[in-house]
Amino acid sequence: MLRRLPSLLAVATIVWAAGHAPAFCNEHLMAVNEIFPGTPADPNAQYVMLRMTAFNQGFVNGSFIEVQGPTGAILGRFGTFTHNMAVAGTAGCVYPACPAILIGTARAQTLFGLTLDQVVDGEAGRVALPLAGGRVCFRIATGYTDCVSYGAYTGPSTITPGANTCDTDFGTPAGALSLGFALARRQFFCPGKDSSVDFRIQFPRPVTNAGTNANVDSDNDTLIDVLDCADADPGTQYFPIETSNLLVGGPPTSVSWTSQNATTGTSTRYDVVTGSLGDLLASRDYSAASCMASAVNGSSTLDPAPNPPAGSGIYYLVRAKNNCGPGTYGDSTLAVDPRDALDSPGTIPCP
Ligand SMILES: [Ca+2]
Ligand SMILES: [Ca+2]
Repeated sequence: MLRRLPSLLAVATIVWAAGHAPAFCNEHLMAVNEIFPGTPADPNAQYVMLRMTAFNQGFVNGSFIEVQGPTGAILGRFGTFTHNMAVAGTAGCVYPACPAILIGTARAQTLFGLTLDQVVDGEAGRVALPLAGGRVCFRIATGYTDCVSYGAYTGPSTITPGANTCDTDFGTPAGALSLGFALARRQFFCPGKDSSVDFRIQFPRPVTNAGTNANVDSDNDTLIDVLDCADADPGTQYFPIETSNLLVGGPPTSVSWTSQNATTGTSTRYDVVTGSLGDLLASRDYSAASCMASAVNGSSTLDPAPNPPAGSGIYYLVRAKNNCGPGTYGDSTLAVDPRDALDSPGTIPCP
């Protein structure tokens, strides 16, 4: 009997190892849950959130997030897992009730005040999430488990090899990524996937493998408190960002820009300053600028002034402001930016 004891112990050890090692490929029932490209103020605060679609899928050590560019070419890895996850979920769980896995940058960790399950800074071959278009996939040793394509992605809609029995055709790309917003899964259906249907653009809601998060939204404007610049004002979300796509049209002369209300809230208003190109050329600053329109509620306004004489011209600059404060008329690479005077409370043309 004494001689049998060591072999019984050996058998017990083998059984334990089989149950706890990734020999059963317990990471293949996984979905991409959210991808987040950072905020306007912090574009390096990026994360990818995965979510198990079944119990016990935490053996992700060595698996990685692949990033493909607009044509489907592999750009690199967003990040690679260097360890397994501690939380496996509840037996019989189904998406979205199974545990999440949060992988991202140290900046994202700081921004959300969360301990990410995997911080990717410094990993070899790492690339950021491309904003305009691409495809992001969770890859394991045996192939691809799940992907999402978005924006101006024109590469193949399929992947090979698939690492599970789910649909390997991801259909039409979802909308483009936008700073401040996440591309978030709204449904998971293993036999039929379509990025444009399965995902939507919304404010981020990251959750770690342990279920911890900072997703309190005190004013229910869908932007969580850690990102919201006014936690008791549902009409105000992110702090104003630089306006974009400034255009002049007419007659009558109109100035228009892209609304940022979806990012900064319905309290956002826009100031328009103007001046002559002759003044700008002579002074090389904006000291002669005047306020053309203050606190415009919309994305365009008319210039009531007559056209400038032939051979001369006028310029326009626009900035956004909301209940958190004013944004900026913009910045150049000059060490002392001439537009700083426009943004300075002492010399600001528009009240
Ligand atoms: Ca909020
Ligand atoms: Ca708010």
